[in-house]
Amino acid sequence: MDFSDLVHRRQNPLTGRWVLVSPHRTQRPWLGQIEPQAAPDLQVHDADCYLCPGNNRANGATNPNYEGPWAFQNDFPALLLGSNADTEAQDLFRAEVVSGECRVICFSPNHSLTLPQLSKEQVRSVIDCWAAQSSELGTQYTWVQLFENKGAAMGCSNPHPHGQLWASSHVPDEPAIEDERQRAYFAETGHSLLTEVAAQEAGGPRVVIETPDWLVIVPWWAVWPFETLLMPRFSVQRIEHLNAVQRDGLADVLRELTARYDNLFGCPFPYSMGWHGAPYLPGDHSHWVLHAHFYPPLLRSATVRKFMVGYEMLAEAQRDLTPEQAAERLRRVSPTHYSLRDAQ
Ligand code: H2U
Ligand code: ZN
Repeated sequence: MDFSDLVHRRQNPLTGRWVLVSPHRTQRPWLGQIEPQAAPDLQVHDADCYLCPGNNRANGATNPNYEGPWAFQNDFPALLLGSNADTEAQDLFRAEVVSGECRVICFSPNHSLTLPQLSKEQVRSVIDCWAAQSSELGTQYTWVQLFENKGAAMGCSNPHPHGQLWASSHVPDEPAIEDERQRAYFAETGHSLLTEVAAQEAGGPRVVIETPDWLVIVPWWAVWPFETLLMPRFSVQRIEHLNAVQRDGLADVLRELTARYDNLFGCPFPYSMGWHGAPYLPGDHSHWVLHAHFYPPLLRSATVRKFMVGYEMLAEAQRDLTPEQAAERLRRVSPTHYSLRDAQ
């Protein structure tokens, strides 16, 4: 069935949620200009940045002169160490005490760069840092959420390349739903849900990047205009289980995907991205497939973003551009970041 000119809903098998797709609203011609903007004039070291090497942070601590990725305890953590999990069950007003910790991960000492501008080796070292942090905190917590907020549109005020990690004694809502749905699919079919998705999507219209080991798609159920899902094409449950070859391949894919994003509107493309791997709970996790979600808010240009308001807050998510159209646009732009093209 061709859904490209039918109003329809699509379901996300990872969460069970639906998205309303209204393709007829995009049939007007494309008017947006795709002009690279001048790169923001950032210095390699900014004396006022709380993440640059050697600088002081808000609480007075001094950053070391780090040379590669560097993780430190967030000075304003949302989760606190040491509280004992305790559930207060009172019918409608349930609560539970949680404990955890939050860290900030600087990707590079260079204040002026973003992921697609780092070398392959530097992105590989970010992957190694993510893996080491997950594996360390996974011995103490049931969930370790690695993520990056990029750009002011996503609430990130500091351009210094960095991400965060929140580890908690509880499995939060999104991964808990994904765990439940993947477990149910595995029990029913004997296959892991995302392995099946990857197998069926390879070579198809929603593919953005395809390598022997990795697949990036605009998922069938994407809610954000240029949302993507990054998945392995082999069986792996957690980021720390990736071997050296798989990590090198992932570094290439991360650089290419973030370069394609920036090339789309000729601007540093804002997004929230993060990793989902098997929770650190006892038992079998064969139903899990490690993956990353990229949720970028931009819709039509560097300045026109999608808002999740009105119908979406009150009814369900909605999009105009189909995931197939979004994937085509991401495939059409150069895989090399606009700031690196002249240098070649
Ligand atoms: P963003 O990824 O949203 O930019 O957040 C940066 C984090 O850095 C934020 O969680 C922390 C904030 O609490 N931070 C410090 O830990 N120390 C500082 O001196 C300033 C900001
Ligand atoms: Zn900085």
